[in-house]
Amino acid sequence: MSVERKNWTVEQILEVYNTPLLELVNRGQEVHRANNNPSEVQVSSLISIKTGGCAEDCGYCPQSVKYNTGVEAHKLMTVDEVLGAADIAKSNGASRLCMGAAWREVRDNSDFERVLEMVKGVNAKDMEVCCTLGMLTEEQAQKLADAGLYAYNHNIDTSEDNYKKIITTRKYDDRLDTIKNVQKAKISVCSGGIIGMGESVEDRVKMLHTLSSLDEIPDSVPINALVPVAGTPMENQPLLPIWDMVRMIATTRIVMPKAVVRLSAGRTQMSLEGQALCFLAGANSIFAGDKLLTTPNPEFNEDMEMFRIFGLTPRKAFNGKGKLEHVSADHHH
Ligand code: SAM
Ligand code: DTB
Ligand code: SF4
Repeated sequence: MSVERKNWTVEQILEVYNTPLLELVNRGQEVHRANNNPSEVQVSSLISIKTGGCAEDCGYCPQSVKYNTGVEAHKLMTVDEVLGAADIAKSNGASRLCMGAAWREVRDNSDFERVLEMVKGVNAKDMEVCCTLGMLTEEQAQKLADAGLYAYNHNIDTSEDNYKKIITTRKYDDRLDTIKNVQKAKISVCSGGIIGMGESVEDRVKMLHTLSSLDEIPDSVPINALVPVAGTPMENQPLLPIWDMVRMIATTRIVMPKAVVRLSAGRTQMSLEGQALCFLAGANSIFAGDKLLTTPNPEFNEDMEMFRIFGLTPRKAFNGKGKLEHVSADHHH
């Protein structure tokens, strides 16, 4: 699945980002309406299949072993536990289940075999299965595709320049290589980042430029507001102004018109009015369920009430097209 491209320059994206706020929201909404159904929101549910004890030093992350955040390290969940959680997510209306692991990279061991079983099991429930497991080789990506993986989340998080200040244990190019491996296996790419980490507007814009310049534009772009966690180097970051989130969402929508733009982490700190502006600006996905990976998220019922007030409806799995079409289009040619 590739999406339309216009070869945006950093300067052009910066100009969009700095448009007067209400003009920007209006333009985001226009681009959104021209390319997507504006009343549909894709609802994803997150499950942390392997929590804590991660070897990486990502400065925002509560799951790194380098910081004392109170997150305990757990073993990989069992297949049965994950399939039970998938049933609950599905009955709550989630069309996509994203399984996250606090791994630096996937290793070819029994844990990976177990994840492949989870992917098969969730796929059999007619949900879009997504994983975020850290770095992948081409072969590992292919194994996930063969098991029925629909999407892979791998965020570039910020600009290349800023990346070094936030993570020292891997390089920006490592991220881009994994994204390439995922694309080669014809898995849908989900890649975005975090704002509110102390980065400049240029860093935000450069991140969007990198995403929009990939060989294939990601199908899905999560925009996370930093959840500052005590014990991490970012514990004292000030709360992200909602206006920055609105600007970032609108700019992402305008630069990548057909991508699913996900209003991701940080919603517990946002008012309903603030979130309404994000949907107007072009957001069309959320994570639902009372927990992200380790931090809180709005209660499922609160989000359904929000949808009712706004007149939004959850989008069906595979965009209502049925799984077979996707599988034949993306995995067997
Ligand atoms: N370990 C894998 C990886 O790094 O790709 C997968 C899990 S990792 C937790 C997935 C993403 O969560 C990160 O790339 C980052 O964008 C996001 N994230 C982690 N901690 C966050 C926080 N405190 N606030 C907002 N987003 C966060
Ligand atoms: C993404 O962009 N955001 C999600 C998901 N992809 C894996 C993760 C947010 C994590 C927030 C911090 C936590 O709960 O640990
Ligand atoms: Fe590990 Fe992912 Fe957290 Fe980085 S973001 S510390 S790789 S779990």
